[in-house]
Amino acid sequence: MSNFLDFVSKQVLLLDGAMGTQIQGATLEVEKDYWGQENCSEILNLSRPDFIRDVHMKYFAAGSDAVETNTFGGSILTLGEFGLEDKTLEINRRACELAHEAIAEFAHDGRKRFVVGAIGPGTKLPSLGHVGYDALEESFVLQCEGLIAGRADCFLIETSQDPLQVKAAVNACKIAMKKTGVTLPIMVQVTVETTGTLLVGSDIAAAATVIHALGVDSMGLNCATGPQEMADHVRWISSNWPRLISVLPNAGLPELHNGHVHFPLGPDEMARWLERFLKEDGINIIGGCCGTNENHITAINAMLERQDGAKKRPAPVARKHHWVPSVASLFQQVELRQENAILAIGERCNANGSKKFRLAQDSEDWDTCVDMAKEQQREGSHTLDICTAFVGRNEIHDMTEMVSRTRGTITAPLVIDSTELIVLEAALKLYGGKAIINSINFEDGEKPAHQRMELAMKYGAAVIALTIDEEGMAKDVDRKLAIAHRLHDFCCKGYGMPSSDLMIDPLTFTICTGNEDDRKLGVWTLDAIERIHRELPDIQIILGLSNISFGLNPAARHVLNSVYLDHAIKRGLTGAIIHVSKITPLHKIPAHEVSAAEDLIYDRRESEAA
Ligand code: THG
Repeated sequence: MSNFLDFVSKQVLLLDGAMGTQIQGATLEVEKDYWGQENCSEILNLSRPDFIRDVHMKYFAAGSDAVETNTFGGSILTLGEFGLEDKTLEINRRACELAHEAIAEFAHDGRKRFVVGAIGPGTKLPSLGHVGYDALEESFVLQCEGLIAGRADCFLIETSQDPLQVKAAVNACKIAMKKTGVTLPIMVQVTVETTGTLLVGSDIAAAATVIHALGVDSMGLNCATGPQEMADHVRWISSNWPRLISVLPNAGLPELHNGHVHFPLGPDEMARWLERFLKEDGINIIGGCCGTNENHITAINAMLERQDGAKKRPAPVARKHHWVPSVASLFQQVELRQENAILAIGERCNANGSKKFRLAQDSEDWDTCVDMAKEQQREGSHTLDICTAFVGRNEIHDMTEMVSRTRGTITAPLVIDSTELIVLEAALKLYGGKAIINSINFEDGEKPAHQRMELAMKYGAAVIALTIDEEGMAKDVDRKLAIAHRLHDFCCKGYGMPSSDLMIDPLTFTICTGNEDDRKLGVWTLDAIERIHRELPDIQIILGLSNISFGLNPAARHVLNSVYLDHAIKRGLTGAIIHVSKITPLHKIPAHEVSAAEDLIYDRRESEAA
């Protein structure tokens, strides 16, 4: 384990106060200190190393265990706004060195101190289309390499306003670590505005769902508000998030005093709030954001030293938390296991599943396509399957249209349905939520499945996995079960994906062909659901329901689909790709119709004749 994680797992860590507050309080000259670029604080790492080092020393003197490097705007894109993109590596490396030099000044007391590599969001929001995913990720990679070169002890992706930006930054950290062979902890902090969401509209649960799927070490909050406004969100993280937690509030909500921004919370009030979070919410890392200075840190340090006796950091307070396996749109979290219901995946935004969608897509009538998504959401679909595979059209182009047009309006998480790797990746690069990839299988061996799992882990997605292998689609129960186990080993043991994010689809075939060989396919799938559910209780089990009734008239399909779904749910099905408004509860279907459907499903011919 890294020194940093080792420290934080045993004791509360005190971070520093704001860098900006210190810079604003100083008299710095635009030409001499900022090289003519006022607003670019990162220049000070090169132009005024003495000043930045002094700020770090002030915070260490006040009791900080760690300081954040002066690299908030240190990505290629953000430095590029000042024509400084060529200095990205140098600025980030130098910033870390300055923090280490400050630590060296305190070496005599033998205390452990850390350098936290700060990564701000930049000025562009990918979910709003200000910047593309690839450019953003690349822009952070060099910053991360600089932070590694300067021997940062961890990455802190902070003041995050858009979960898609977090994905780019986290992946940049991972790329830089791979390039350099250095492994560091990754921490993420989001910024919840007074509206109760991130700037792009994500609530705390949506943000946490996305961040959790990226496999980072810590999640927290900083900026935008004071501790009071953060309290509900801190409570949510405390009772849900399974890993480390950080909280760095502003010194209250900013007020304007004669044209000057003023932060109202004094050191003692701030320390009291953080003490409450420590005791009630069991958080691990505290500090301050805008408006906090060394006096706040002094007060917080004194508060910490009161807890467990002089000069000792208290251990984090134990907390009860329960992580609920979920997916998310940009806006909200949707639980993969619905209470007393299945996860309804709307089937209609599919070129092959709806004539209306196909026609609208073919005439690029995207408004109609998006309206179909909205309608399914209104009808109760929890998530929406999106498939734009249509002969003669460009699938990437059409998927890009659909994801770009739904990501900011549809609150149901998306299920990206494509056999093409490049289409899946194009969609995931656009999506700030936690999507579901539909699907993987072993039809062509393991390589395509590996490629799709790599996407799922990189972009943080759940996965639908079909029971198909090199020998083809599994029809009988034993093969479905064997492939389900192989998929589970492959995804969960092989990639560390949580079992709850794996959604096995044991395949639905039409039982209405009249072929003797097809009559048992429905009941075999039901039996397979039961056995998979018994042997792999934590995974999800889903079906593309409507396939069961291909070939029947619409009224009969409606009944057969509803009856089959009911039976599948009783066997352990947790989700289904369906047309929600065409599913009827069994008690509302005439009994003789239900029993005719059951005869078909269970291949009972005697009663058919009767
Ligand atoms: N498993 C997984 N994904 C899947 C499937 C599956 N994706 C596609 C498909 N199968 C599930 N989706 C649909 C969507 C529509 C229909 C069937 C399956 C359907 N549509 C009507 C028809 O074609 O007659 C409606 C036509 C219309 O409205 O024009 O039946 O199994 N993982």
